Amino acid sequence: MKAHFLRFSLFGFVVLLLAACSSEPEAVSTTPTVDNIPSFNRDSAYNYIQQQVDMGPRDPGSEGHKQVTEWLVTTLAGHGAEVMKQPFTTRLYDNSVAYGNNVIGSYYPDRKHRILLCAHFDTRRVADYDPNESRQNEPILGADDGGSGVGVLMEIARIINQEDPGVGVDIVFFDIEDQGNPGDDHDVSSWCLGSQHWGSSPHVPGYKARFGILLDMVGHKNARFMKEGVSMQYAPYITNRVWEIATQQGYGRYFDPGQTGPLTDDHYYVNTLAGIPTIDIIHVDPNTGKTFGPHWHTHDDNMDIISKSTLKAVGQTVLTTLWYESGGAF
Ligand code: AHN
Ligand code: ZN
Repeated sequence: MKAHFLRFSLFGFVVLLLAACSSEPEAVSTTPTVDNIPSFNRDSAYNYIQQQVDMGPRDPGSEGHKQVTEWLVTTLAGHGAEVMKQPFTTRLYDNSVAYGNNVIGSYYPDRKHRILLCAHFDTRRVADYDPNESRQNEPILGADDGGSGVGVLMEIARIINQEDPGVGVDIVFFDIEDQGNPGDDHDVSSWCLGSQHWGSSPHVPGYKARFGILLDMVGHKNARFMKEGVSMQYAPYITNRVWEIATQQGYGRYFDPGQTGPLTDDHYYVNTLAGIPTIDIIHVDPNTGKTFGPHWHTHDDNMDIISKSTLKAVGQTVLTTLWYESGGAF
């Protein structure tokens, strides 16, 4: 009886040993795997950008601006979000009055554990970097600058409506980001007027999130995202983790481990005014690491420069980050 038991347990030991060997690659992985991360649909994201560009330029006061504001509200609502429009009045660099609305879509508003995703939706009223001087006073279409961040986040909204990410999510579309002073690069507070408003009075008083991710110019075919200075100052852990996740997913071609200087973008005010650690995924020119590439604030910022592969890289990375966060693998 005793000998039989011994023989049996030895056999069991060998079986266990073999099983352990065959599953070894999984056992040594440093990132716990989270099952059922949904797939980001690049065609859908592209289509959301096309729909915005079809409305024409979307600078404050324009017909396109009115249209896109309503489109954000109805599309988010169609994707099951609780939608809020936050109206505000502000002054542009030339002291003219401008009217805007931040548009917020919330998922699982009762959950305490929340993630903030954001992008600006207005487009620039002037094309001050266009090589053709006679067209510099015309508003741009902003497929990348304005359209792309919204397109990626709208696709994420569509997915969250179908699959529970396990955390509360707020998608904030900022208005009047891109109307900064064309004549004075140092007039930094003339940018990001919608996020300045939201940062000092969020849509929910005392609003907090674990962290935030801002998407800005995430659609260019040669996009390169570097770890940006403000992100690294206020949210270094999140920045490094998102870049790590992107690389793991095979998107290292877009997510450059190099660092670039601080940029005044909406995340600056989310960090400093609302106190939410927030990173910026933003295209910087791989040649200079400083400017945003030759299409920036020109009439070349149209659908021709948008790449579905870039949209997929960014969208899948953000989705994976959300699902890792809720699964405790973040
Ligand atoms: C500045 O040029 C100071 N900030 C750029 C933020 C921006 C403009 N993002 C898109 N357009
Ligand atoms: Zn811009």
